[in-house]
Amino acid sequence: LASSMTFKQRGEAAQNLVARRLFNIMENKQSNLAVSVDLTKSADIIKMVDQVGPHVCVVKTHVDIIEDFTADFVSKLQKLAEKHNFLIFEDRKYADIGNTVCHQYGGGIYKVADWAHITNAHTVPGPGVVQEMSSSGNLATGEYTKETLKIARDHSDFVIGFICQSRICEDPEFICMTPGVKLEGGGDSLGQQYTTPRDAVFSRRTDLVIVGRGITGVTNPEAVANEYRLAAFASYQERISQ
Ligand code: S5P
Repeated sequence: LASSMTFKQRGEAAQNLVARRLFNIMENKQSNLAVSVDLTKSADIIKMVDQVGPHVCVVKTHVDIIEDFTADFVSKLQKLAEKHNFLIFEDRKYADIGNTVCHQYGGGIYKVADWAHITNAHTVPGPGVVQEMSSSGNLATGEYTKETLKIARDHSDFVIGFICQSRICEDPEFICMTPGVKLEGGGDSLGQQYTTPRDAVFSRRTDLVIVGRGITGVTNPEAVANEYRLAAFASYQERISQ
């Protein structure tokens, strides 16, 4: 069962090279923390990523919210990914027909396919990647989750995991990633609901926590990123030693 295996064992079980690499980083850096750097100026993002880089396995971006996006931003981000050994996840949530998604993923201004190790898609249009939402009243439940899992298994050469609020399968190679995480719980004024790292990784048995404002909104992001890393990794260790 995935939830009782080590990241190392799961990396060995995975066929997908990106999944193997991610499990490897998680094991070596003792980090199942992704930071979502949802800032709107390139320089602020680069500065934040350099600060939190030592503590994360993944840096998640939303490049379409950046006001001054350039190719130089991408090359700086890639250098930091090498320096700190993390993967870049562009949280684009593709949701259109294949032909349009091909253009959106490979072309346009952002050329996401050139630099993002990981991206994601809703499964509403059919086979693709997967999305289950943390916002209240979201519709990604029941049959949607089942169909999504089927799509992932049918395309496991391309799919490395899911965005989900609790573990949706025990397949060792799929990584369950949970957004909507804050040490103090709570929510925001637009429907976001927060769970704690321990609740996500120990109680709901997911693998990796995605933290945005809990880290990017504090005055000492590096120290706080380390706190989240320790909390999420300890919850993983507690889970596998059960
Ligand atoms: O269901 C979801 C899926 C995602 S990817 N709920 C989410 O909040 N996210 C993303 O995680 C969201 O787009 C944002 O980038 C991040 C959460 O940010 P925070 O500041 O609320 O921690």
